[in-house]
Amino acid sequence: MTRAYLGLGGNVGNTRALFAEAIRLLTAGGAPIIARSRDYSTPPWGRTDQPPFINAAIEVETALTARQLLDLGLGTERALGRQRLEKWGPRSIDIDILLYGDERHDEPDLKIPHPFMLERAFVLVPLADIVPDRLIAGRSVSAHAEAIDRSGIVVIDAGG
Ligand code: GSY
Repeated sequence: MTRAYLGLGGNVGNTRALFAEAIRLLTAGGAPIIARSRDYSTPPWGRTDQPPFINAAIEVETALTARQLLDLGLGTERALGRQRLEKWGPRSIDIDILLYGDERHDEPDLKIPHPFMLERAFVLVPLADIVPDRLIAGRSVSAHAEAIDRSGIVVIDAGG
């Protein structure tokens, strides 16, 4: 069994309901959830002329390979109505593999650790909720999250 960490994000529709449904589908597909971050409202990255995103991170435990987990994530996005339209544009839900055990993958469609995770506060801040002490590039996730510009990122409380 492998522990993997996934980033969830979206800014179209009822994102938090889509996160709940995504977690249900991932669990049913063989990647049950072990831990979940808080939900964060985050300023849009890439294209700024779009609504804020909601981001979260989850830990799953799975017997799926990294590629099978990628396929499960893509299938889950599709089941939830995700259409791949504009690069960096608005989207209902994105499910990205951030880490898969200690494995490294460098294929066109499967890069692990996620190549941009250390540059994006919307990934690091939620990830630090669930795996603060994990070392990446010689530094803990929480140290990366504290060092990055996290302006505009706020926790969404349980009431939404
Ligand atoms: O890469 C994931 C999709 N995405 C996001 C996101 O999840 N959060 C924020 N804040 N900005 C984003 N821009 C894109 S594209």
